[in-house]
Amino acid sequence: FDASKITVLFVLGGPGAGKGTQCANLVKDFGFCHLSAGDLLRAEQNRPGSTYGDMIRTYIKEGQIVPMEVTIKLLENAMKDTLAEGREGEGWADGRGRFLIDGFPRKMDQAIMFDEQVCQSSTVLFFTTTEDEMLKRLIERGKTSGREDDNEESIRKRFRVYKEQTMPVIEHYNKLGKVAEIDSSATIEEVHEKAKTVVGKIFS
Ligand code: UP5
Ligand code: MG
Repeated sequence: FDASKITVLFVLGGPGAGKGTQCANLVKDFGFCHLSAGDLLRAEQNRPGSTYGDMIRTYIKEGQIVPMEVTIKLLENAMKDTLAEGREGEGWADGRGRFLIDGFPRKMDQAIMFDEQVCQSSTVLFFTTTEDEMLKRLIERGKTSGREDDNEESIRKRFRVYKEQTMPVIEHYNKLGKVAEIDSSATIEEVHEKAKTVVGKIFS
């Protein structure tokens, strides 16, 4: 991708921190194309004829990170599709592509490969709250989400993988001065206001 034509923000934070919820709000404010790596993997898992379906299902249930080649390909394809369609306000604004990449990169190998081969992010939005709060939110969502990883056993595994594999990614970007940490313990609207201020500065 031509770095002068796109802006990419990574959105990270623990399972249930509110990444997807806040991305949906930021789409309305700034016309981003929102790409959730988890959503793309779940769609691929359910796509008839996919050779990766069973593999993805197993990784997600165990809270493990799907091999990066699969996820990066899905993200790249989705970005290309958005740029090809080129509708203002749906991933385009002021003649540039705008992407929120949610729940990625969550392991160092993915971060390095994406930065080298796809493009560099300008900022990492990092949503933080306590593990108790995240657990509470996910158990509640699990009553209706149908997600195979919204049960306590899978959630505990996701927390462990997050600490062991994703925290180093956040530390890496923090050293590069790219991380904007946003406390997501407050109400959805209060967190949204904070996120909007941070992102507003990028586009001002
Ligand atoms: N909620 C949100 N904000 C709230 C607030 N401020 N106050 C009260 N409630 C709030 O929110 C979760 C729930 O909390 C919702 O019910 C919401 O209403 C409520 P949500 O916005 O969905 O949180 P989010 O951070 O997006 O949580 P999610 O469960 O999506 O996070 P994960 O990071 O665990 O899930 P993801 O879909 O990104 O990944 C799932 C799996 O896919 C991974 O475990 C992994 O196995 C795989 N994966 C890869 O292998 N590679 C990748 O690159 C990405 C994913
Ligand atoms: Mg999500």
